[in-house]
Amino acid sequence: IFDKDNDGNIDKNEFVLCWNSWIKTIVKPVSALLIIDVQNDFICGTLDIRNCSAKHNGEDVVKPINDLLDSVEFDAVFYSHDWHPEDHVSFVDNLQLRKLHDSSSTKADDAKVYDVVVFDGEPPIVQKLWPKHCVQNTWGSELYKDLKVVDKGIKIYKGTNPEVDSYSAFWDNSKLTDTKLEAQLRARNITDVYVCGIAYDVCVGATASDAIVSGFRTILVDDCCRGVDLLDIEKTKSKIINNHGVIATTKEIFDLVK
Ligand code: VGL
Ligand code: ZN
Repeated sequence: IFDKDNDGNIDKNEFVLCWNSWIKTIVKPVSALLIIDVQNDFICGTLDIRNCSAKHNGEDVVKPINDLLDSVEFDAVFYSHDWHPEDHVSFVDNLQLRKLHDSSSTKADDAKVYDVVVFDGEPPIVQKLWPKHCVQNTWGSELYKDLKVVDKGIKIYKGTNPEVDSYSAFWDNSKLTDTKLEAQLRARNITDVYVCGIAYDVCVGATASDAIVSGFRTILVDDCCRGVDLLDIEKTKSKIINNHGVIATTKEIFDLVK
């Protein structure tokens, strides 16, 4: 596969390039753990996922994530925060602040929480309506008290633009602005990204999908995730597998590293 010169020797520059950008990556993975939105509001606050159809308890992610942090030496650990301003587009209470697009089948007068509406915009914005949650600098947006925060943990804030929601910790839902997470991973030469947290079928799934698109080997840690809707969780898993991500349990990961 290497070009050779007239004497049959491998082109050294090509070999060095291959070694640095490919072989080293396979031989020596550099791993990051992305802990998605393990915040009060999703566990015991205004968007407590126990009230959603899957009836999951968000607190159940805390122990397996802490165990993972204790047992695996990640090269970097990121804590994402859903971090909305008061007038955020996703809050059902803010519906009257914006105009719905004519194509929105749910109209402003009868829109309820968890409905999907279409807001005016260029292009129009499809948005699921959530209870007010994770408002910046409030108790609801703080990380859950029992979650272990490592010394060199890096915080990522998303959903800060009032007009655009942001499920993925990489990109907002309209792919207009990125959080700089990818740049921070690249700066640390990360090759493998482990993803866990809340909600499995919303922000965790969106983050894992974007990690795959960005070319990271992506491992979704199944027992460290809890979600909103069982069918959507299954769809999330299928999408990750179909796109060559991996779904693993903490036990499988512990068996690999020990
Ligand atoms: C999330 C709904 C709305 C999440 C964020 O973190 O999964 N879900 N905003
Ligand atoms: Zn949100």
